[in-house]
Amino acid sequence: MTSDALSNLLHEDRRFPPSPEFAAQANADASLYEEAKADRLAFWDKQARDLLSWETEWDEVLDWSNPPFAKWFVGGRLNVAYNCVDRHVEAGHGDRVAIHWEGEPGDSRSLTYADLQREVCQAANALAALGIQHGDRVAIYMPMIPETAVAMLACARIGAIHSVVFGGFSAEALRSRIEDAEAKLVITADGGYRRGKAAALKPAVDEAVAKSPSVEKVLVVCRTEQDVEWDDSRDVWWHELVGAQSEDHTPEAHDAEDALFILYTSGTTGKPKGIKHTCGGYLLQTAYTHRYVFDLKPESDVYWCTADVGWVTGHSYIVYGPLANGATQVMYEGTPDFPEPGRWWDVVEKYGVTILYTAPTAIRTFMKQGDEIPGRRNLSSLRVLGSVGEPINPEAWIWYRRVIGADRTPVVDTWWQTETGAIMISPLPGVTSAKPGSAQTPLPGIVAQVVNEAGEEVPDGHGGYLVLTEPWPSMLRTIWGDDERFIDTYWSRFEDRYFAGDGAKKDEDGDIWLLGRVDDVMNVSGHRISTTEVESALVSHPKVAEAAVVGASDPTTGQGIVAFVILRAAAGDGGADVVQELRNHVAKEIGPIAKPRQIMVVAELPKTRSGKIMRRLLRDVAENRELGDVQTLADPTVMNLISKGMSGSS
Ligand code: 6R9
Repeated sequence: MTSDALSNLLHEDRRFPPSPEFAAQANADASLYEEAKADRLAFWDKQARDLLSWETEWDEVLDWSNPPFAKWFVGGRLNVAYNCVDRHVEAGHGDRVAIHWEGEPGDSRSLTYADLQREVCQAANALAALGIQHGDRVAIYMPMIPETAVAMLACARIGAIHSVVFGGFSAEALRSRIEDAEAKLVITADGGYRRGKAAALKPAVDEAVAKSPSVEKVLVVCRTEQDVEWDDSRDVWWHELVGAQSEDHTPEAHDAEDALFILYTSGTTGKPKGIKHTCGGYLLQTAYTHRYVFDLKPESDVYWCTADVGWVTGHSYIVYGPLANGATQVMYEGTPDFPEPGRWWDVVEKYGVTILYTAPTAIRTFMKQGDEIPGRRNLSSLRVLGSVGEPINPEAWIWYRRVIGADRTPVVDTWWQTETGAIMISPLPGVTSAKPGSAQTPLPGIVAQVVNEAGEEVPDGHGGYLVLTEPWPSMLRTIWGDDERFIDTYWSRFEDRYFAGDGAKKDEDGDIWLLGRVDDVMNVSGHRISTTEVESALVSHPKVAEAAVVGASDPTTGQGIVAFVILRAAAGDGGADVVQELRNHVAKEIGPIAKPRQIMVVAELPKTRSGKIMRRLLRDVAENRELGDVQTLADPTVMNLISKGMSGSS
């Protein structure tokens, strides 16, 4: 972030206080903050009783005797799937729609809570029939179809640990995640629809599983009816196996601290981290935040989170939070602009969506397309708008509220991470006077600070690093199989505090502004990708000798991936062909989301005398800025060559 942009932030003086009508009906009021402040653990204890159904009560709310390894609701037992499905049916809401699913080609399906209960029970029985037991890992590699949620809930029901791998990831990315978690089963589909085409998933699974000795079976949903390779000894059709199972399944309660899932996210090294979440605390905080941050009224709201289930936002705010709260929601399979740019707004109109939760990158794309496209649809059902994934610039925030929210709806900018499991910093609609561009204050029950290098809290009006100073229920418990890395990554930089990896600033009112990652993690359209991961993919290509990757700010995607590569002598001088070949290679190694926006073939990379690549300078080049200090470079003339090459490229 440039210093200009920073000082702009300080001068944001637009305020959007809640309307009296909204405040009067809101789930939250200011007393939540007071209650949590008076006694944080008593506050969580009360929320856990109010929002979830437990089979056995806990003896202790939090055991923090061995930090940073937290235990929440010690001794408590519950079944996550029962909480998300069965109890709503038991309470008489079996006919309420849980999921209005909209396929990209225009097909649709609505599942009530009673339907969901039947399908989850059948799927749980199917998992058991395949020999899956409590504690086993199941990889889920799926398009956005209801069976994805059903598969996750079926795992939760029997205590198997799911590891959902985003369907846009490559066979290699899937393989490495299967291997790390030693998954026994992969649940997938033949494919899914994207941009009007049936994209395939099964071939990537075949490729990954061929190299994954832990996998015994592959369970395949038929979504597109495209041809698939079939291994009779290993592959099983979902409709044949799941469809044949009994619709009854008695859920057993699991320990609050039993693992619910692993979700891999990019870190500063090339190896993704398996973030481990557990049943009790995770479900509580997702339900709590979903209820208060979105002001959910389960009887009347139609909620829509546009994320993919493959990311944490989909886990927490498509599957667990909304279903725990008995919400009615929309799930959409495809891209925002198919068959035309107004598709999302058609979905809002068709289902009467009242709460919309999406990412700044989508908002900026719509903003570029103009007001007319949403203007032609009836969006008057909307009453709360949410944003997540990256900082939302004030202009996009204002546009979102004005054009999508008719200048009437609250906008909540929600900060959180895969690791935090649920929303941590956000305004509360009906309570907070909103400030465009700022996530503002930690939610009741959460304690955050902005600190300087030395770990001291900065005064208002200053910037630094975001840390969380107290454990929270949905915190990650560890990195799968690597407690040391868990400690090193999050708990070592500042003593006794969780370091989020984000820069932040407190304004004169003490409100928090998130400023983006301070490590080597890029944020491209809200997706976390590490520079090292892309560098490793590039140097795995035989023509590449060396590579350096930076995230350059991009008006639409937040950041764009810009790579600088040195080719091997035998590869010739580069040219358009090799650049295209390398971009495709990265897409194949990691997934299309990691495809560099731009690749620059260079003769040298800027290095310090100790051999460290100075990414800061490459970022200056990629963002067309004047170069910063080049004094520490081993060879300061290198940058002239690189800058010259860059201005000549398109
Ligand atoms: C939920 C999610 C986490 C990183 C996080 C931060 C960025 C997320 C944000 C935000 C500013 C917000 N981030 N929400 N930055 N304002 N409202 O996105 O999880 O994929 O793990 O990414 O995303 O940099 O550290 P995840």
